[in-house]
Amino acid sequence: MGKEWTLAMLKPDAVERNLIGAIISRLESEGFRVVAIKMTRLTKESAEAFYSVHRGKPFFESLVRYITSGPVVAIVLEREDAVTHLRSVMGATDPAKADRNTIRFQYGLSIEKNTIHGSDSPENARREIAFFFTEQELAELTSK
Ligand code: IDP
Ligand code: MG
Repeated sequence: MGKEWTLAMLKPDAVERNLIGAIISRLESEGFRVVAIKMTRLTKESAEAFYSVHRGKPFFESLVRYITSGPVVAIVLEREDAVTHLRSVMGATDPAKADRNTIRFQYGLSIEKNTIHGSDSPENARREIAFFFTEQELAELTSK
């Protein structure tokens, strides 16, 4: 397997509790390389677009309110099998059900305030990376 990219997003509960460094440290120790990173605040419209697959679900409006409640940190990560590996290091959506050695078990506050997002497929990784980073930014960061 070659190197792959995925998108992680540190959610407002992580930024609020000063966990940016600890979580990036954990990711680097898992063999991920940080390719690109950006701190930003999502608008209601951009949050609805990012989570559009969840539109209509009972938790959608609360999720949009939460994810726009403070800054997030978007990170492009590179590793072999990056998408699958990030999902496994993150743990289950509900921190109470996540394996012990996962980021969500360690830091997650609730099924909603679960600290970190990770793309769930290579196709969604491409969509989510393009959501936060332009082609030009990525080219500048990766040019030799
Ligand atoms: P994932 O982040 O593990 O991929 P998804 O099902 O894609 O989980 O849900 C996206 C996000 O929506 C979750 O990370 C969490 O913040 C929130 N969420 C998911 N399910 C619930 C729920 O049942 N109640 C409240 N929030 C939820
Ligand atoms: Mg998901």
